[in-house]
Amino acid sequence: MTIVPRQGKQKGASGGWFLRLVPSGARFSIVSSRTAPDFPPTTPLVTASRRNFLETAAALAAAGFVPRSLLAAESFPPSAVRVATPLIRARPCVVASANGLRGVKVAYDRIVAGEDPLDAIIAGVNIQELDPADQSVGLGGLPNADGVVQLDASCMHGPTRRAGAVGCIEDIATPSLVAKAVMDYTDHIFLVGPHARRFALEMGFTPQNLLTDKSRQDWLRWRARLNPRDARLDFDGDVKIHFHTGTINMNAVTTAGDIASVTTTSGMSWKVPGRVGDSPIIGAGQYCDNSVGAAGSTGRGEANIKACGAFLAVEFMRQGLAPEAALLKVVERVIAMTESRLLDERGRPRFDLDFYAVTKDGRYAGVSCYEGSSFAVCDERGARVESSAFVFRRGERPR
Ligand code: SD4
Repeated sequence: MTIVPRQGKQKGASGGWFLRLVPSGARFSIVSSRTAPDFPPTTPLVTASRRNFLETAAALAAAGFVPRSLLAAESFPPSAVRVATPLIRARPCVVASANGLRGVKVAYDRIVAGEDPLDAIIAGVNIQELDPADQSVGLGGLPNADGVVQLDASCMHGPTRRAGAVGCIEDIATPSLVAKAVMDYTDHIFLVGPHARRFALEMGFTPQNLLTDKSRQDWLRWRARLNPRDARLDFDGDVKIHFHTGTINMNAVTTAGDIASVTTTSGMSWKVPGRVGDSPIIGAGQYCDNSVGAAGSTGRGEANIKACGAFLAVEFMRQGLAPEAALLKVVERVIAMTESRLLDERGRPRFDLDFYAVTKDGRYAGVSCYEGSSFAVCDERGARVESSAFVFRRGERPR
């Protein structure tokens, strides 16, 4: 990265300096701040080789061979610029929320074949993002109160210590890839709303209607049950208003000990338009430190955000706790940070929240507030679902 002085003067009203990524080696790059005098950048967003790729891929997609929303993303360079890490031989492992069972296998096979860990886990979560039957993420995700699907995602790449995120993005089925594009092609971390969508279109992603008939029917049923007592909480006295939660978080460590994490979601169903959960917030929905490990979450994002759960998990592991012990302490912290209206009279949460973690040496865990949750993992023993550790027994859940 190069620090480029503002054109024509060294210092302006706002300090006068702009950070701009410039072409380097095989990587093309963007850009400066939108307020920079030379915006849009002189470096084109679509290079000749990338354009050729897009044209070829578009032809394949037209013939039904490739999911259109993956086209541009497949042309992105791998997250390849490494910083020095100590040479270690780790135990490769991928851990995810339970809906990532197919994805952890795909990601594991890729990392043992030598692929970058972030590229591998994004390929893993793309399976759910593009599956219309998974109503918690991407295509077919449950919509907001207006019936609009708004997606959140974030990712971190341990070897390069980089991160990217998008919030409230519409019409793009693979927000995880848009988050990675923010990471790879801007000097920012987090783009939101219509601007995130516009960025995705500029990067070559194809917009599509993400609201499936099934999700629309569910939304109509929810709307028909609305009444004056609704307070947009999971509970409201005697009136039960069910919000659905989902999401996929995936974390991986490679044989070289390189780590990455990603979380992608359609967020809480029927949410207030514009609501952003924990998934796209670095340190809440996912976090990764290449010297320690990675962690991420699914469930009630509002509860997690206040505890910075993923960051806290990595910090506990840095202090030497095993992943399960670290995640149990995170859940305890979440509960300690929860407002009383979301706790029952005995201090038990009225929501679900799950965490997943992997360490640099390939140990892993899944932890939930309540007994009964599970998570997906893939290592040398293959892909499987395991039971999560928990803080409260199933019978202790508030009715
Ligand atoms: C959120 N944690 O938006 C995410 C997604 C999820 O329930 O798991 N939803 O709060």
